[in-house]
Amino acid sequence: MRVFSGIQATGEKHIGNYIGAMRNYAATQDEGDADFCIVDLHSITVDYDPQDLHDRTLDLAALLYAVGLEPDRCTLFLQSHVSGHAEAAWLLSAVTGFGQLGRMTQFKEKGEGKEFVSAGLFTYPVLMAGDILLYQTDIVPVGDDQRQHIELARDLAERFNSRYGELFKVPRGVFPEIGARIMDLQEPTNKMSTTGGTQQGTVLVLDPPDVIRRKFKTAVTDSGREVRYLPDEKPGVSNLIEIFSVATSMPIADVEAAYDGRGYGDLKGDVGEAVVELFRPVQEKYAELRPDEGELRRRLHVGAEKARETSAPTLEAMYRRMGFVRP
Ligand code: AQP
Repeated sequence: MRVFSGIQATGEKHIGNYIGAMRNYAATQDEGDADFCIVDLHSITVDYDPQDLHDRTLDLAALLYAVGLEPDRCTLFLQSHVSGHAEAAWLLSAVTGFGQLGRMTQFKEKGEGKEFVSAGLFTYPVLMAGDILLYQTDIVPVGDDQRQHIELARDLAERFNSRYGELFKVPRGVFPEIGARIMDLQEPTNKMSTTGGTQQGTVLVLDPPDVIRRKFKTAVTDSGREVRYLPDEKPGVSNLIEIFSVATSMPIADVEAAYDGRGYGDLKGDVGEAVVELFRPVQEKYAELRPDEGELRRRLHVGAEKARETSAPTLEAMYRRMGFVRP
């Protein structure tokens, strides 16, 4: 089985990215051949700072190794190091409907109210489809916000296969049972997000322990006192229950039982503490890995070589099926 997932290089990674995606990369790397990609080409589709992109890319590589990706158990690489990704996106644009892209909610949300909306933001899902399809991927571990993009990738695979002959595997998204959509702690009806969230409501994987505790202490909860998992009626407390359940491996029903009659205050304090403990080993490992840029670059270089080798036959087959004269 082949596993593939991509993660953006911009912004600091938050607990939503960790629970919805990163920890599942680590968990799936032994389920088959796993390729994980820092999708730096995606990062230029919104306003960004070049120096920031450069530094964040290396930060993210160190963080991914720190959460448990191991160079001999999976392939981690930078999208821009494997030129086939940009090529595949162009080729796949031939089977992508303009209207289809216009229906992408992420495009609408990220473009809304902006003075400048890049063409890249519109075509981004095609690049993402190419990322996945080039690796003949079976499963894609992602958070809930990526459902529509995965659907598009499946659709493009099927359209290409029927127009040019069977080539791509049709991938399946795999979403965590708990924590597929972690919400902003200050605005619990909105997804925790790098670009759209509140600062106080976004818990970063690398936040110092006291900052993590404070963010949970000041989390917005709902009216009433009962600690019950009811996402529609009690989005704030349900979000805290999900985070606590993931951080402690306690089933949701047991969390509810443990806090029966105790009110929200205790829960907020305990979630903060559980998250501090969850991130402690990650932060320690990150502090060890990040300063050695030479080693990070070496690992990414090896990863890119492996990724090129894996993806090249599919890219070549795409060109040939589509009628290009090859050198
Ligand atoms: N709130 C979330 N809950 C669960 N999973 C989430 N993911 C993102 N937010 C949540 C998952 O994280 C992975 C990486 O996402 P990305 O590459 O889009 O990185 P990002 O830009 O840092 O993610 P954000 O925070 O979602 O940024 P915005 O909102 O600015 O686009 C994906 O698997 C995603 O599902």
